Amino acid sequence: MRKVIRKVGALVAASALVTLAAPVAPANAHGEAAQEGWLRMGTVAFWDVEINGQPMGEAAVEVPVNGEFTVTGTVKVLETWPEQLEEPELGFISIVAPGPPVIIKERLVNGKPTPHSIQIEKGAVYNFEILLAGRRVSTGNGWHIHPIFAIHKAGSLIGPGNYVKVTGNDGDFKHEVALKSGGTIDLERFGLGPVILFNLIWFTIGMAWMIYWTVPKPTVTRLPVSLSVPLNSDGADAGLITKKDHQFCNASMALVLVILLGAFIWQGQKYPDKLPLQVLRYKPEPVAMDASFATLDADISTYDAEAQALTMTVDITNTGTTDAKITQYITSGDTYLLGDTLAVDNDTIPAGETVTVNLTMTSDRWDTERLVPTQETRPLITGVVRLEDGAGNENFLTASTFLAR
Ligand SMILES: [Cu+2]
Repeated sequence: MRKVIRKVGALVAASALVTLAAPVAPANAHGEAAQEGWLRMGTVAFWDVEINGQPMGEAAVEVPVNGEFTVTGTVKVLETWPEQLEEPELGFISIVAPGPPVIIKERLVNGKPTPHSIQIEKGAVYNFEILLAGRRVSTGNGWHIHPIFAIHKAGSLIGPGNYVKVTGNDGDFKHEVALKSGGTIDLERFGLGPVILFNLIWFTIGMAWMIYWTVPKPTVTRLPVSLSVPLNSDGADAGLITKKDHQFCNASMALVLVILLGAFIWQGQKYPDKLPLQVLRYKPEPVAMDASFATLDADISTYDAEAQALTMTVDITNTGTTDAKITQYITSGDTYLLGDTLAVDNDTIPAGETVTVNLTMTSDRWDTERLVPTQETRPLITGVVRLEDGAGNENFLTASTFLAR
């Protein structure tokens, strides 16, 4: 019996080792579907997101290594920000990609260079323009990249994605910056030698320390002995820590201190010009939005699971002087276009009137992105209804309803 158990155990261990050693297939999503639907819908909404001027989610964009491309669009922190989350105060607009296959070269928020986080608030709208460049050559469909709005204490909220194919050779990638002190450096390789060297030094010392205390000594193999040694004793009686070990400890400490001191002096001479860590945070100027010409009162939503169609009922009041037309329904990173995936029973709201509208959005993404909160604690559906008046002005009205069972 023991023999069998031993054999089975060895087999399981061997297969686990093979599985762990085998190369892993690249992940094909970013885990966004794991976030609750109400959280993705009720926090922020992305619209007009484009890559190189084409709407997100269409054809893959192809760039060579070092080739530049842009991601532009608008994101709004919705008024329906859930009270379960902390107030949105600090945000960071960036790009999410599988690893670092692209780099951000420049980022504008509301027209201003924005390398760091911004101070944000509910109801505010941010226009972003991100200049990127290809860094790592892709395989298959390419790298799937999205704009992302990381909000302090709430998490990262993802916008619509698009494939980017990067072609050429990884080795050709350069990330050159001009120095104020003259000359240019390639950030991709700058200082890499010392980084590798110091990692190797500390890794070697760490490994030597670990092996010294575990392999020749009974610290692990005779754990009951080690554990029975009182806390403030070095266990010399049990033959655990000897005088020689104390000498080893002192020598190790001296070695580390000498390396630290030597490296400190070396870096001071090699890199005399230094900058402190800098933080550049600011509150973006509000985006000029078109004057309000409509208000919205949301009623209820229902979901037809078979048709994968979500219907939201809202009352829209046109307070303007020209007829208003519904053009889009936007939720988290998804946009439903009228006549495409959005159907309405009344697409025009005459000036001065209130019209009850049923908006029906049909997409398999309700299911695949787990947006319909039938299984969740907050059965809320939130989105933005996009309207255009006769003069071409646009209003974006946030609509939040319960989901009827
Ligand atoms: Cu993606």
